[in-house]
Amino acid sequence: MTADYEFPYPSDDTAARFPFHTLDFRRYSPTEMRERANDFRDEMERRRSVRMLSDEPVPRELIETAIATASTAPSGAHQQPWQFVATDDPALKQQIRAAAEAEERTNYDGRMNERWQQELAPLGTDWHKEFLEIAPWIVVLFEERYGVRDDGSKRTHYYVKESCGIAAGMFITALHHMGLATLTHTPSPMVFLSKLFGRPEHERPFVLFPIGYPTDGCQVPTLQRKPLSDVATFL
Ligand code: IYR
Repeated sequence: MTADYEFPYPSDDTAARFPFHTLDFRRYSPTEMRERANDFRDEMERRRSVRMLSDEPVPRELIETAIATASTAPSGAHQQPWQFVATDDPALKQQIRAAAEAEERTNYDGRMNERWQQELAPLGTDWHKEFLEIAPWIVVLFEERYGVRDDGSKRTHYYVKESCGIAAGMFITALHHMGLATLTHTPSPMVFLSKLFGRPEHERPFVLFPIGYPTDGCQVPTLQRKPLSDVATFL
């Protein structure tokens, strides 16, 4: 798109600014807006965290597109402080499963306090994480705690958690929209992922996503989402 500068841009000091152009923004009629809003809410209402994933292959292109979509997320100072690391390598997935299960076993054996375990009990989860090996893809979103310039110096990153949280939300939305299922999995602690993936010091695992199709007859807990009145306050 060609630059199309309008008042008040550019200022006298343009040296450090991005060029600006006219926003490609689509307006819809009130009817269309309501329809789009309701359709999208209904679609997202069907999204569930899926632990029963099949081994049916998923084309790499879809994973790439989901990452590209997530990477449109807003970020502090537009630094995009994230790295999505994807694998479909069976040996690596097996290692991830083994390491995650070792940590989770310790969690369920007492590292999570009793109150926490009570809160989790209705979900029926335990330390077994076979989906990490079965799912065709595992993507780990690493947060970049700081940037590294070409000369090796550190560049401060801003709002890293917020930026990565938004990117993670957009990632699962993209996957759901294209007809794939995932789980926001945070085997804790997650440092083993840095080692297994050989990631540099400035990256820290943020969330792991096993990705695939749900198994035939996949079961999910029957849970209720809070009604609007419980999650929205209008003043
Ligand atoms: N990370 C563990 C435990 C767990 C914790 C929460 I909070 C959940 O919502 C679900 C699971 C596990 O993956 O089993």
